[in-house]
Amino acid sequence: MATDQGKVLRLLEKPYETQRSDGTLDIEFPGELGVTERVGGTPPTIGARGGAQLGQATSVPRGKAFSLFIESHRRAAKDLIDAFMKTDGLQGLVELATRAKNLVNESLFVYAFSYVVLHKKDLHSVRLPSLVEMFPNKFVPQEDIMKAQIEANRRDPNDTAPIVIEYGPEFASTNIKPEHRVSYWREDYGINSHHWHWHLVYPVGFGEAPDRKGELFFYMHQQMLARYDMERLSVGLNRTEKLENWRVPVPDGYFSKLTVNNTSRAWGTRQDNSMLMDLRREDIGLEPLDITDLEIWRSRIFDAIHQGYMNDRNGEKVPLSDNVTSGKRGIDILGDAVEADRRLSVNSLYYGDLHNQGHIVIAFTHDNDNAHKEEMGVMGDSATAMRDPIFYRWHKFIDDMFQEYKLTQQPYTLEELSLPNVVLERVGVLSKEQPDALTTGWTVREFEAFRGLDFNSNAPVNLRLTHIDHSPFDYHLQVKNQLQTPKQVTVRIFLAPKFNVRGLEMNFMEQRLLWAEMDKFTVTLKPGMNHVVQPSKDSSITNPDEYTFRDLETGPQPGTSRREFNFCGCGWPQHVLLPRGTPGGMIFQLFVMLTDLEKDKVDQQGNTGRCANAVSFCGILDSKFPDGRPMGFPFDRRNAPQFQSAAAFAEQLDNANLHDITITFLASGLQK
Ligand code: CUO
Repeated sequence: MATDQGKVLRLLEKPYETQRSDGTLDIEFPGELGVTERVGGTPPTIGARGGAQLGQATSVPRGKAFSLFIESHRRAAKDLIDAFMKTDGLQGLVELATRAKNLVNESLFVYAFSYVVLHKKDLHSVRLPSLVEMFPNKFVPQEDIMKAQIEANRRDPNDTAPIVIEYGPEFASTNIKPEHRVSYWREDYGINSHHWHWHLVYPVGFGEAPDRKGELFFYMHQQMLARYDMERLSVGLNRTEKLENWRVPVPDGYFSKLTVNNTSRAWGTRQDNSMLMDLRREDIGLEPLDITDLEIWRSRIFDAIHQGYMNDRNGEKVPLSDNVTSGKRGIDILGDAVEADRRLSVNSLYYGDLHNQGHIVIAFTHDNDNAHKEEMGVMGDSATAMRDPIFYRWHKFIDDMFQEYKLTQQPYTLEELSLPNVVLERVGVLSKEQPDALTTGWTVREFEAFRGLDFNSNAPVNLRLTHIDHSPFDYHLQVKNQLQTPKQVTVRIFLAPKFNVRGLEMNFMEQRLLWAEMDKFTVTLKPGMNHVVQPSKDSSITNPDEYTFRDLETGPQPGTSRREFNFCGCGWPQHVLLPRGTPGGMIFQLFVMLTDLEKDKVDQQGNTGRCANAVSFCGILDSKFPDGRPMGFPFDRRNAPQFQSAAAFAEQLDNANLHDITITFLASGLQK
């Protein structure tokens, strides 16, 4: 008898395989047409025994790209999710999903089914397997997969040794283009999986709107940019430039070499110096869109930022301010309007759909009007978008809008920043007993590719991915509590490079957007001296390693530790927690600040949240975001005149400390 976990895994395995029905479900079809032919026709419904409808779920054809940035695709996902959520218990869900799997787009199916696994009450103990194993073709070039297929087909059936597909840094490009120096980071499996999961937990346009969704859209993407820029500085590249002028050629092209499906339908590519074009892709359910539309929306949003308010549909002013005691912060309102989430935007007709539509315009630079009948580029899929250098340039533009707003807010006062009677005397890190010296390097991870491939062969095929990693380390804090009673505090740890690309120390404003959150946790300080030790693997932004199908089938069942129990897929990969650094050792600054938990804490109103790993990036499912301060505090605002650098924070605030550490990249590989 298969377990609940086993039944879910079977449905997520081999998404491209068409399975025979066992006839247990009564679904009515409009004739026996293929799915593609049915597009635009009457959607299939479940008949007498089921009563549910699949709505528009089949409107995205199988074998084609599915994009969360396209509204009609989101509607299709919502309809499938609604049908799944209405089923009775696990058995009802499995029956419907088994049939739906043959009917709907493969990526849409996995997205919708994964959403339901996270949200359906009876499935709280079930875990999702790695996206890499479900969709190897979204991580490894088709050429390498094809070689494995040829090998599998000529294999002696008694040979059980796995066929290995190797993939790693510099496999898809050369260093001739400077941007390729960071391709290992952009194409990292964990980073791309995280991004897919994040957009699963924070969908646009459906589900219960999570707490501070707009603000977290801003913050999580801003933090990814900070990390990308740290990586760029590590390899001698300057910081990401925003994609601001949409009327000039884009210098950097991108060729993913990946396929959309299992039958070698390739993602669209972008040549160097391509132009963004007006969009005419009604063929995939898009409304016509001009670059001018994007420009109008941008100027209306900047107008709102500088006026200090947005206008809602009734012409009422909605003030934008982060200093609020009730209702939404300005950054949250702005985030919802920029992403944009039509149900949450104060006025989606007026402020438009800037970020999502930008993804789509960029994804179709090579075939904006379907003249070539080409598929969209990787910017259209949240599982692949971060591979393309333009992702960061587009998001830098989006972040620049948010920062324009943030700079209208008053700098934090001394009172807001300080914590009386608590002195953070020393901070540092320890790795393999070495103080303040951390190491990164290459390591390998294997996945079972045959879980997601449809090779018509039983040969085991493994993916061996070479990726960046680091030796684990601990943060050490020496804190004096001058009170006679215990004191609960929030510990906020950030990391940023000390020098800019020219080798000069940065002032507060130049360094401000490079501060990457490393951890945030609470601790109770006893009166007197305290020594706080926090392991790097417990970071508030990261997940433990992903679960493979095999882990979930045969390993100890998840839930044995708190971190495993809280694993839901969303979370920055642990192996990319540190920037790469340089072979000679690159100097970074560790900034630690303690704040009063009494002022930070949030009333959860009795909610017991799940999926509480990586809270700073992913929140807690069905609960409030657990830190009441604006996300990114204290670096989210400009500095007051007395704080010209992060060092001035540390000098003038007893509750803050700054400390230099080095990160050394071991090109020969990492010894953990
Ligand atoms: Cu995550 Cu643009 O929002 O990709």
